[in-house]
Amino acid sequence: MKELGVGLIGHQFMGKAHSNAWLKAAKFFDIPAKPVMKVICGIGAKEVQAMAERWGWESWTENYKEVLDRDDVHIVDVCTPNFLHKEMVLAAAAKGKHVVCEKPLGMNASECREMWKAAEKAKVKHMVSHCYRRCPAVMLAKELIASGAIGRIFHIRAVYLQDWIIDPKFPLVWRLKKEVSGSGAHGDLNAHIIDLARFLVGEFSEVCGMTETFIKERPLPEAAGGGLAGGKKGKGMGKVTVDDAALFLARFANGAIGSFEATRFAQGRKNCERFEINGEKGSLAFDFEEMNVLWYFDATRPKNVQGFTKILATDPSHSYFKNYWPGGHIIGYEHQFIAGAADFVKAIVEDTKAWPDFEDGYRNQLVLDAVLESAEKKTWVRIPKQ
Ligand code: SOE
Repeated sequence: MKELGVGLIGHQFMGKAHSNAWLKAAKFFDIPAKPVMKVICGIGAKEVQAMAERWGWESWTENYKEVLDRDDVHIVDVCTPNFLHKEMVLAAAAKGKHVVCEKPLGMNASECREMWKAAEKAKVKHMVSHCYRRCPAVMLAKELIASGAIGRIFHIRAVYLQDWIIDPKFPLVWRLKKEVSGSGAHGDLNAHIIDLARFLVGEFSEVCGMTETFIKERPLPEAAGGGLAGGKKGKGMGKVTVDDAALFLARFANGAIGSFEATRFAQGRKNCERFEINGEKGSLAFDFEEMNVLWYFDATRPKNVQGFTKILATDPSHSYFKNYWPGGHIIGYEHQFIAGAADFVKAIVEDTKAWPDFEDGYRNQLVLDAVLESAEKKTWVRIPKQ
């Protein structure tokens, strides 16, 4: 079987999710090449070595350039904090590597455009890791919309709610620093629901947003970086330079309208990504905390039997599901990444377009940037078409 060597940069939360994906892709999916986990890269020799041993990476390094220099690495997967994405993606594409990059693709739209154009010029496959598209229930929503089941779309109402930084003593981790992450809940969480809206409803045409930072200063962490668990506090305080919450209204090119809310201050909401889409013939509703379910209201049914139907999207007929378990044996967060890795390998070998690609990452970032501009100017902002 043909083999494709993978080099992964990043060894924290996403590094783990992607390690698992490369490890399992050829086990769950019949794909035309086997991803071989050649090298993992990260900062902190002890941790990176341990990660390599635990997940089965053949080798490890602290220098990402060593990953790119290797002839046996064909795919470079970037899972670092956001400010490093551009440099690494451009360098990988220049070396002719196919590239996967975590979201948000860059720090702003001009960075993303440069990354997209560079990958196209290098003729490499590129994918931005918006994992939630590959949830079978979300794919079912996509198929129902495409088949005309809910007709013309009027509304999308989407939220992404978390609560992990409400404690003012939670340290100033990298996700709370603008120069490292670009933005806060906005780029981290709105990026996902913007992606789902583009996937399911269509292109945005204009937005009007607001942001808030509830806790303006936090204890500095003991070491740079820091994950969702926060880690140990160091000495002194530092300024939070990103939003804690970002909300916006939107119009779409096809006439639909939407509302979006991302926050890390919704007490009790851990990873609550929800959307509801209302069309002339029906509605669809999804909640990631029950990710195997899609709710479908069919307004064409006789009135006396109408009601939201709970569809368990775990039948072999649902996208991706037959690759996992017999119907009804539910799947989780990690399966979306496995499907993404499998599709990416297929796109490389069969020379088809990977999705969502860097153009999607760019168009997503245009919306993210426009919301921040709108919040600053307190006005509606149009999304550029180019
Ligand atoms: C943390 O807020 C986070 O891990 C995001 O970075 C992910 O993209 C999201 O899937 C879950 O929450």
